[in-house]
Amino acid sequence: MRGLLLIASGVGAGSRLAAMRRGVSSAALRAAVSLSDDSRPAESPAERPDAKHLVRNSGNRVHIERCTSLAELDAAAERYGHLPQVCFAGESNAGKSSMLNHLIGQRVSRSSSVAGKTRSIDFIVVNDRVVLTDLPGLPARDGQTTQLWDTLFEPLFHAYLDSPIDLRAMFFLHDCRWRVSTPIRAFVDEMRRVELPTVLVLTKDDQVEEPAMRNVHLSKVTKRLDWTGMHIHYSATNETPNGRKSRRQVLRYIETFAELGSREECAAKLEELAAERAARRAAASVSPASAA
Ligand SMILES: Nc1nc2c(ncn2[C@@H]2O[C@H](COP(=O)(O)OP(=O)(O)OP(=O)(O)O)[C@@H](O)[C@H]2O)c(=O)[nH]1
Ligand SMILES: [Mg+2]
Repeated sequence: MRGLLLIASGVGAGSRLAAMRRGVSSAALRAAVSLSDDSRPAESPAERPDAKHLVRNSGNRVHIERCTSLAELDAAAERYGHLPQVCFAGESNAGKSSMLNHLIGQRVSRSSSVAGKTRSIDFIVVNDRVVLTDLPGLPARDGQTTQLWDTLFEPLFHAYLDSPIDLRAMFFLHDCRWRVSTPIRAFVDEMRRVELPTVLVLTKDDQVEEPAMRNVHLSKVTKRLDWTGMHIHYSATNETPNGRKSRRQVLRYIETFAELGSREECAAKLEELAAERAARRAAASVSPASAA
């Protein structure tokens, strides 16, 4: 293990947050600032305790390349192919752009309650050290964005996968309350075939009605996806402890992916974590009677 230690899945209950629909609120941004251990406002960004992190709690320098064509994709890949890259995929409206805004603490990506908002592959270059990529949404369950995906997004996405970038891993987002549709299942199967290391993110955790339902939702999604890998419950808000915790978990994953040397090492790390988790669960399920 190289330094950065990870990451337990599972967070406690959250509350409903209508304000989140407006994106990152000023209160959320204030809370993001308060996540920092630093309370000395006079310091320059480089002197902050979190300055060593790829993505900081505040003051991130962000540059965005929005790619809507193969030519733009080629140009962005050439410019930023040397930086470690992590992408965010999932069904339209799953919360990809909101999660990126929350992670970075700035409104870098447009989020909307209308499916199909993100229509480009957005290279979000953070502090010139890591690229977080916002992908257009996979077909929505109601079929609204299927044509967009088939004609525009899918060719662009496959070109992205083939481009000469240092793509380490994917966060695959799924609204925790949604049924997994056939196209979503097919996409996850394809990512498995191409061996892209992936963490499942169950989004909108603040919308879970009661804590017991969290595992019910989780088990439905993982069963349908045949998922045995790592997962996280995510709320795109700093207004709850669960939201702040989920942000820290994802940032630790990103640090780890960047620190490891290659995609293969990221895959091995995720497998190792999943094996450790399975062993912990097996040990916990051995009753004192059967252990004796
Ligand atoms: N309650 C709640 N709402 C969220 C959360 N994350 C996202 N949303 C809402 O979900 C809707 C979709 O969010 P987006 O971030 O635009 O989703 P997306 O996956 O980028 O969608 P596309 O760009 O269409 O693929 C918006 O109304 C967001 O406010 C969350 O953690 N909690
Ligand atoms: Mg989006």
